[in-house]
Amino acid sequence: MIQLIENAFEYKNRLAIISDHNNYTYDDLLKRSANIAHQLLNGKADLEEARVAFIVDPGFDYTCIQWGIWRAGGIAVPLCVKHPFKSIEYVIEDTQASVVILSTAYEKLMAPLDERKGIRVIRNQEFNDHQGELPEIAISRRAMILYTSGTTGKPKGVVTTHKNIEKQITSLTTSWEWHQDDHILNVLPLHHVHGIINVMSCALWSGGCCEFLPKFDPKKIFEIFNRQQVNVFMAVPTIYFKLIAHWNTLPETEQNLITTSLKKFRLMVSGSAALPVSVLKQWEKISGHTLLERYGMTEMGMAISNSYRNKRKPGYIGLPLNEVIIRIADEQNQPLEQGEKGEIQVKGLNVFKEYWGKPKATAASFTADGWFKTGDIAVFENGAYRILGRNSVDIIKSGGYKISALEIEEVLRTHTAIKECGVVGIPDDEWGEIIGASLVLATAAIDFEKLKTWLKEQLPAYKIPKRFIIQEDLPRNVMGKVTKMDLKKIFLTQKNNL
Ligand code: MCA
Ligand code: AMP
Repeated sequence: MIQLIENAFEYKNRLAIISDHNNYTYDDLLKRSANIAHQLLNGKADLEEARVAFIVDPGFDYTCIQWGIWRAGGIAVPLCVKHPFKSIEYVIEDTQASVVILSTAYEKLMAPLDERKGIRVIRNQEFNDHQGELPEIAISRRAMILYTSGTTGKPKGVVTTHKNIEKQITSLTTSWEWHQDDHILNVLPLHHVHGIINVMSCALWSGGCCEFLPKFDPKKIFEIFNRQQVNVFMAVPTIYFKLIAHWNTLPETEQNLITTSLKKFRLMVSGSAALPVSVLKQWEKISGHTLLERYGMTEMGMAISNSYRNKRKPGYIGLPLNEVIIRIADEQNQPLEQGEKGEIQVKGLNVFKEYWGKPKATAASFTADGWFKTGDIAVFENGAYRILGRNSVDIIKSGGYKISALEIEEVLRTHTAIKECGVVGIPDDEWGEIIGASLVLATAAIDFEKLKTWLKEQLPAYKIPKRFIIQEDLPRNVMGKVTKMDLKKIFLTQKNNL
C-alpha cells in the first residue's frame, strides 16, 4: 500500500496543488492519477516495475503522472526538462524505459523518440477517463530512479523503493512538524530528491498545499510570498543568494513589505550544498529567520538536520534525523572518535536499494557490514556535525547540482581541437562552485563560442564550464598523474580566465 496515496483519500476536498493559476484538490489528484494508471496498464493487471520516463514541467500534471505510474505498479523516471536530448536519451536507454510521457512543451525536443521501436510514447493530453481495478503495490517494490553524478563518468540511476521514499518523507514530516495547514512554494527542479521528496511529497503526505513556480524567478517568488499564503520554503544556497541580491535592488517600501511577509513563515530550509554563513546572516536580516540547514543525498534522502525547535548552528548540519544512523569512519571503514575527521557513513530504511543495473557500483558504495559510504567528510564537534568537504576532488557542487568533473572531461576529449583537459570546481559565492576547464589543444587555436554551442548539445547548461584556460600541459605529480588541487590553484590565481 502506497501510504502517500492512501493519505490523499483522507484529505479529499482539501487544496493539494496550485499550478498555472489553477487550484486542485486531493480528489482531483486521485481521479487523474487513477486515469493515468489505467491508461498505462493498457489492459495489464500490473506494470511489474516497468520503467516509465516522463518529461513534464513541475505542477499538477507532473504529480498525477508520478502517482499514476506508482498506482499502476511502474517505476517513475522523471527526466530533467532542461537537459539536451543526448542526456535524456542516456536515461531512457539506461533504464530501458518502455513508456515515455511528454507534455506539449517537449514535443520538439523528444521528436527523435517517435522513431524508436519498443518505446510507447504518450502525450500528456492523451490521458482521459478510464475505470477499473488497480493493483495492490507492496512497499518493498522499486518506485523511482533518479540520476546522480559520481566519481565514475556518466550519472548512475539511484533506485528507491516505496518503503525508502516513505521513510525519507516521514523523517522530515515529523522532525519539521509538517501539518495540513502548511503551504509550500516549490521552485526546484523535479528530477531530484530536494524538490520531489522534501518539498512536494512532504506537503502532500501532510495534507498541505504545494504551489508550483516552474521557472526560478526572484521577482515572482517575492510576489507570491507577499500574498501571505505560503508559510514554508526550501531551496539551495544559490537561490537564497539570488533572492538576497534581488531584494537589495528593491526600493525600501518593497523591501519592508517582503520582510513583513517573510517574518510570518513557519519554516525556511537550506540544503543540497554548504550554506555560507554570510548568506545565512543576510537572510536572517531580511526575513527574521535563521535558515534551517540540513544534509542529504539522492541515495538516502535527508540524513542530518539542524533542529526545528531549538537553536540552529550556523556552519553546522546538526544531528541525525529520526531512525537514521550515522557514524564517522576512516579510510578502512573503522569508526572514529568524536572530534576526528572522517567519512559520513549511513544506515537506515531511508537508504536506497541499488544503482540501476550496476551491482558492482552498488556493492562498492557499501561497507562489508552494510554502511552506505557517502564520500562526504565531516567532524562531530560542539554537539553537531560539520561538513568539511568531499573525499573526491572530482565531485563539483554548483547551484545545488552534483556534477562529475570526469563526465565533462570525457565529453571535452571527444572534441577534435582538444588533446587533453582537466575539469575542476572553483569556489564561488553565488554558485558554491563554478566549473573550470583547462584545455591542452590539439590545434593552434579554438573558437570558444563554437565550443560552447557544441557543448550545449552534449551537456546540460549547468555542466558547461564557465571558465577556460589553455595550457601547454596539465599540472602533474612526479608519477605523471594530473593534480587537480594544483589546477584549482591555477584557476584561482590566473586572473585572465577565458
Ligand atoms: C546556470 N548558470 C550557471 C549555472 N547554472 N552559471 C554558473 N554555474 C551554474 N551552475 C547560468 C546560465 O548559464 C545562464 O547564464 C544563467 O545562469 C541562467 O541559467 P538558468 O538555467 O536559467 O539558471 P537559473 O534558472 O537561474 O538556475 C539557477 C538555480 C538552478 C535556480 C539555482 O541551478 C536550480 O534550480 N538549482 C537547484 C538544483 C537542485 O534542486 N539540486 C538538488 C539536488 P546566461 O544568462 O549567461 O546564459 S541535491 C539533492 O536533491 C540532495 C538530496 C539534497 O541534499 O538536497
Ligand atoms: P546529490 O547527489 O545531488 O543528492 O547531492 C548530495 C551531496 O550534496 C552530498 O553528498 C553533499 O556533498 C552535498 N550536500 C547536501 N547537503 C549539504 C549541506 N547542507 N552542506 C554541504 N553539502 C551538502
